[in-house]
Amino acid sequence: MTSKTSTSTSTTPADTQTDTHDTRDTHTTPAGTNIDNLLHETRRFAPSDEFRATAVATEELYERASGDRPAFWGEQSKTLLHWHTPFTRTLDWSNPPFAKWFDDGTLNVAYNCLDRHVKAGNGDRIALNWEGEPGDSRSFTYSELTAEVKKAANVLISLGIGQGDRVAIYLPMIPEALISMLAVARIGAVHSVVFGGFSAESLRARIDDASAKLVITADGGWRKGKVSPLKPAVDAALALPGTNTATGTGDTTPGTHTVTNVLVVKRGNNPVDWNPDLDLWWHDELANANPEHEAQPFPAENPLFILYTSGTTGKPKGILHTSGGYLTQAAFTHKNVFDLHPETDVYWSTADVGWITGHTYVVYGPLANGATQVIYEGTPDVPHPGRWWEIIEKYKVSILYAAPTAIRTFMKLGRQIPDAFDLTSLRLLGSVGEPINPEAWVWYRDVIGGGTTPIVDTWWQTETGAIMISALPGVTTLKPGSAQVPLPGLDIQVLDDQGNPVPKNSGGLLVVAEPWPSMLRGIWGDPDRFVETYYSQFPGRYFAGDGARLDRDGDIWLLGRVDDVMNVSGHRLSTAEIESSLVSHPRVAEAAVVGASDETTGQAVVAFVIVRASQEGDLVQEIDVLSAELRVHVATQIGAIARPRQVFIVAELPKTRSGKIMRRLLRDLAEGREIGDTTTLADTQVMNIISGSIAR
Ligand code: 6R9
Repeated sequence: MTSKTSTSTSTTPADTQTDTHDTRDTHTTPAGTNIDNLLHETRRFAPSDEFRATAVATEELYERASGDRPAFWGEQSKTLLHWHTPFTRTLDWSNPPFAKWFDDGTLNVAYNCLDRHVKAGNGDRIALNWEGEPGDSRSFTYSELTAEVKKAANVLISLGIGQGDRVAIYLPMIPEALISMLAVARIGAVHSVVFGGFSAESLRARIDDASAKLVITADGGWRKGKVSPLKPAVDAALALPGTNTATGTGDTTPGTHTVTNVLVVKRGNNPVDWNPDLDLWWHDELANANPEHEAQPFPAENPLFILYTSGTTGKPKGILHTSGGYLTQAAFTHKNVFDLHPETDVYWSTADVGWITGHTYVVYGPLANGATQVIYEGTPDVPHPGRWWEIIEKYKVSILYAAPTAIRTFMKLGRQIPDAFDLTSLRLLGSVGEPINPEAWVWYRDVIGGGTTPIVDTWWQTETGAIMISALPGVTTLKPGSAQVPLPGLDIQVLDDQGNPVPKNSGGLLVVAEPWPSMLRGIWGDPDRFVETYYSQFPGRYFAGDGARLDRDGDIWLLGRVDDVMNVSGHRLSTAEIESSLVSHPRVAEAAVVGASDETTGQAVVAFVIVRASQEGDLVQEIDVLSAELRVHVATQIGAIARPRQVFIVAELPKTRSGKIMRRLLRDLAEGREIGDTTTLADTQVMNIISGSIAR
């Protein structure tokens, strides 16, 4: 039972410093039109004296970073990492946009995440507390994790994997996922983690694009109360005709591929087909492996991983990250943004390793910093809807990093579920993946954080490798709904269409104006697409594809992907603003809006909303009343221009496994088109459910 006192979402927490100014200001969109700004959020949360007293990050970081940025990163890198050969150069930007960081230094990424903590006397510290969905659990100290990774590295070598070779990892959230990634890194090879939920076709396309030599998978993993098979998808993927035309073999004969072995972890105990020419059991190979393995140094720019991210058009992009710069920014951000005290904190990022958040904030950042962390295999509602809170209580989690979509789902279910658990160990909360609307932010702090924890809303991307925009807890006075400030050492700007910085109180396009250590080094096998996608809009500067707005203080508010921006009668409206308005209505738990073509206005706003559980009652009769009420609500908050043409009350929204709403599919629905490609949805049935609820 919780002993924490929580304030309700409608009252202002005691330590709030409410800004008395009316911040309802006008913002100029990139198109130059003016709309009333919705984000007139005035609640402010200054760091408490107690938090400030022990905070890792201080104001001084900004000062130190304000001069020579590459020199600042060089200093951080030397402090945070072990370099086998120290670098003498920081940034080489002689061939933009292809950056090199610390490129005459050598290091071993896995050594930095494992052996050095053992050598420093922290071998007995827990690295990993793993919780399986059915309730089984395993823990690894830093010594134990190092020993496993050494054996796995020797297995990879025995299978002919060496520096630069690509290894596809298609695993559930089990310790072997982390062990595999670290073993690949340890021998200087390159991993490509593919979400366990992706289809055989998606897996095959990724295997082919990277010409992977080895696939590491499991028989199956636990999801939603049952074993979800994985190995059959690998078998099916390898039996498909190849997709490789640009790189690799170029051979498209069915069953012809670059894979020489499939290493299979036993997890689900489900029956699997066995191909003796390719397949090997992980446990057999590890049992026979040499336990000794000395980590060799590799150049700072040695490729570390490829991670595929879907573009709006065309095939997924294989985002390439390298070693020294990536690990520097992963460690720096994990330590400073999450206020990590590795001796005492228990950190939990709920992200799957198939997402960039799982790479940087489950594997590399926390382990480079010697943190103790929790990972969980399954879904948040199995076997009961309080599962996450039970895990926090069990392991006394102090830092929680989750996505707004999860927070809104918990809001929808009601606070009585988390209230039944002791969450008093939590002292910091993080958010990632989407804009977090102020209502969800305040609920997160009040209900999960006991009304006291700072929340860091962290903006970044697969491409940026690590957090770029975030408050620093202990320094920044927090504003619900805003990611706020670029981290020290970064030059982030909001530009108009012509490439000029916009003034405060205006909106534009989010750009990173200078190279940063964990930036992508390219798109695997396609340098032209790299330049074209990110560096053609504003040459020399990285275009993130997101719209953003500067408020009166110069703080940054993210407005969603510019591809999702709607144009209604010549006014550009952001999805984030209208969705945030809908969610601020007491009956709405989640909302997604899209622009659908409209004869009169060019595009019209169409909204899809999920209502809160406690309010569902005799909803069917009320749907029309509620839709009308929500249309008025948006018109009142933002302006008539943003009033949705239609509001559909739905049971689900289509989301990727990292929780992002796939608005493209909703647009298909709103415009009465056939639904497009749904292969990256977390739940492929969801579009049928939504079509069903619209037809009601
Ligand atoms: C880490 C991650 C990147 C896109 C990004 C933006 C959105 C992520 C956000 C956010 C507003 C935040 N995004 N964090 N929007 N506030 N705190 O999510 O990487 O999966 O590559 O997605 O996610 O639109 O451009 P990735």
